[in-house]
Amino acid sequence: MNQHISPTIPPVRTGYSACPHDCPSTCALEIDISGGRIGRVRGSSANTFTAGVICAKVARYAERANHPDRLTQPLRRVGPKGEGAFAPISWDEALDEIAEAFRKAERAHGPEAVWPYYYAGTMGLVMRDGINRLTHAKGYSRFFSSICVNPAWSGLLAGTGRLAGPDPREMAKADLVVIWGTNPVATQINVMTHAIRARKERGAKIAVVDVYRSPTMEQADIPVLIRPGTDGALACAIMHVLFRDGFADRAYLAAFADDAAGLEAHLRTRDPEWAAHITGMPVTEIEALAQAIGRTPKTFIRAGYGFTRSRNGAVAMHAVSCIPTVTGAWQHEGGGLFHSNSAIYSWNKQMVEGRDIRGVTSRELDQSRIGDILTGDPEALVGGPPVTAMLIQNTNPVSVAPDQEKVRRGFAREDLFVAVHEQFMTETARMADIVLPATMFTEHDDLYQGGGNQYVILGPKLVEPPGECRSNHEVICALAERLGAEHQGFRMSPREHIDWMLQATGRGTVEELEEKRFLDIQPDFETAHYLKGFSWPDGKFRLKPNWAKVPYAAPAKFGPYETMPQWPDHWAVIEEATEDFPFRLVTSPARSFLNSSFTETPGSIAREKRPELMVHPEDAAAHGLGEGDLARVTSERGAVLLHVRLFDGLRRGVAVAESIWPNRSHQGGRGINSLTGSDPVAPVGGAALHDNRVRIERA
Ligand SMILES: Nc1nc2c(c(=O)[nH]1)N[C@H]1C(S)=C(S)[C@@H](COP(=O)(O)OP(=O)(O)OC[C@H]3O[C@@H](n4cnc5c(=O)[nH]c(N)nc54)[C@H](O)[C@@H]3O)O[C@H]1N2
Ligand SMILES: Nc1nc2c(c(=O)[nH]1)N[C@H]1C(S)=C(S)[C@@H](COP(=O)(O)OP(=O)(O)OC[C@H]3O[C@@H](n4cnc5c(=O)[nH]c(N)nc54)[C@H](O)[C@@H]3O)O[C@H]1N2
Ligand code: SF4
Ligand SMILES: [Mo]
Repeated sequence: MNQHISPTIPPVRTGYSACPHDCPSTCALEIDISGGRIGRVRGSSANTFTAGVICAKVARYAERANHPDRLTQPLRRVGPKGEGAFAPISWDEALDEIAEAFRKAERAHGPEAVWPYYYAGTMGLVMRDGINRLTHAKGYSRFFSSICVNPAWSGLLAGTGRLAGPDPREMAKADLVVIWGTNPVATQINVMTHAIRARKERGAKIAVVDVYRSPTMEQADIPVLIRPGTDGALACAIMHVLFRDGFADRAYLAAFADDAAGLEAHLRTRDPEWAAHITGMPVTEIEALAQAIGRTPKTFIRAGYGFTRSRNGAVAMHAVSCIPTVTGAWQHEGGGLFHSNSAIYSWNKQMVEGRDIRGVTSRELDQSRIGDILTGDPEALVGGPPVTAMLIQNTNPVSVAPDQEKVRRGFAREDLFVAVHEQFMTETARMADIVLPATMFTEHDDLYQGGGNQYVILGPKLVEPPGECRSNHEVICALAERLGAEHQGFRMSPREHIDWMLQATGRGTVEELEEKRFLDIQPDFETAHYLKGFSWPDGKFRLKPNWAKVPYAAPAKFGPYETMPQWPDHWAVIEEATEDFPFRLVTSPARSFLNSSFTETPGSIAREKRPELMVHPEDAAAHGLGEGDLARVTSERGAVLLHVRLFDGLRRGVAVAESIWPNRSHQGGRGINSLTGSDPVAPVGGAALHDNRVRIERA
């Protein structure tokens, strides 16, 4: 018999992994592999959070992994900065040049002139965090991460004291799910799986609080359309009604909160009329939402990041987290509030990050202020030397960082050496002196944790990388060798790191994890629901937080933290519209991109079409704008060209530009972050990416 198998149809095997992208879902994946390449990607059904569902952009991952534009060899700049002319060089030459540039920077200004810069393009604990080991070993400027989570996390910590909450799968057991300031249909699809299960199985209602009729709000029973940056006001009015109408659980409050009487008194003036003026919502809608929450013990609030990307974001998150404390919903299965589970993992990162050799004296520079830092702002430089050399991994600041005009000026500096380790020629890579080709998650070993769930997942190497791609870990170790940086972690393989971290944290070995694929480390019910008390010495939720003492590791307090309100409130520090800048602009995530990732895949570009600005038809008419017109959108910081899309799912005076398109996809080459600001959000920093006053005119 002819056993010949056609070479065009190689056999397919299944590899198990985790989605490495910066998304709270951290899906468990099953990946078709054939002929040394990945094919279809599916969500694992065995993983009870992923529950067999993943987003479309990752299901099509083969488009990204096998993309013809992937970087496959080291490159050296041959033309003027930013022009994009590069020539191939060997790995040894590239690494030698980087090491020499770092030594030169150190000779001129000391080690703090070197700033290793990274973010969460991969969430793998080895590949993402290993760069810190090099930073610590050499005493380079440390990296203060701030662009994403700080307002949200500090806001939650202010009340609960702990960054965790009820099992996110319990949403399926709620009678009312409030999806607050997140757009899971686009940004974390699995939240919808569990919310919709509650609707199907229990007849639960779904409320969605957003500033535009997002794809998630399209699916809501109770759409809650609010003006940007006013969630604190809505939360206060809801709590006013809860106290007023007898929905406050006074016994629970007495046992589990610091000062319910003080809050009740404070809220007396924060009634629905007051909030209606601020939020733009009708009083009846505020009353109805409050009544629904008050009458439904099993109300599960799923609070996202979106509503915290404003200058008052931490205050807003805290205010929302007070709601289940007033009703006592935390006590019930299917009740309470969930935002992030980051506290449950408690990894021992000594080996991967070299925490044992961390020099406490080297300065920490703020990620979000990269524009200020590279243009020499003395305050952003913390009084230290200029930054003259950088290594960048897993992030694309020329596109994603706020105050883009400054970021561009910084990267254009002739005295700044930049090495970018990337999968694609991003807009940041184009500004580099040396570009290094990086592996993708299926091409290296790593370990992942779910921010929006409770799984630890192994992501083993499944296929060989294309061309000469190397992993982050290989690059860090090779540079350490050339720079004489010493640490045991530089001599271990990624797999050894995974094993070390698992064992040092008491989670078994890498072999055991390989067998199980993932670990469900959900804390017990009483802990998750704070039934043994909130994470403060007296066990009481802080309705009246001490903002100066939020338990969040930061080098300093940031923003106008001294003037933060004592109680939940509308903190009026947002960029309110003015006569010159009459619109409030929000830069919500586009469904088919993930930050600036997937802007290279044809499937995603086809779905997103072109950079657009959603404007209310009446606002558009008032400004002489029609469907498809090219508009110039201007803030105090810069200007961008966008095509107008008329959209009535907005409050008047609000505009939304789904993001993040490459800068070059806009006429004029200026991206959305030309409009956003880098002034830090109180109390622990962060970027107010959705808090922009702008002017909109026909271009
Ligand atoms: N498709 C896709 N998925 C993503 C991402 C992406 O860019 N695209 N990004 C990933 C990353 S890095 C993160 S951190 C997560 C973030 O995911 P989310 O938690 O969903 O946060 P955001 O993406 O900032 O915004 C979510 C929603 O908040 C709304 N919003 C903005 N301002 C306000 C406000 O003041 N009040 C209220 N109530 N709503 C507001 C926006 O319109 C948006 O619909 O998503 C991840 N997943
Ligand atoms: N206007 C506006 N700006 C925003 C936001 C917004 O909502 N509006 N969202 C903000 C948020 S929440 C975030 S988190 C930031 C995120 O912004 P970034 O951290 O820049 O995230 P990505 O755009 O996903 O870029 C990650 C890059 O890492 C690369 N990469 C992936 N894996 C690896 C790897 O293993 N090794 C190496 N060397 N490279 C890898 C990818 O190719 C990609 O270019 O953007 C922020 N900027
Ligand atoms: S939903 Fe998020 S974690 Fe899941 S596959 Fe998509 S990007 Fe990855
Ligand atoms: Mo993020």
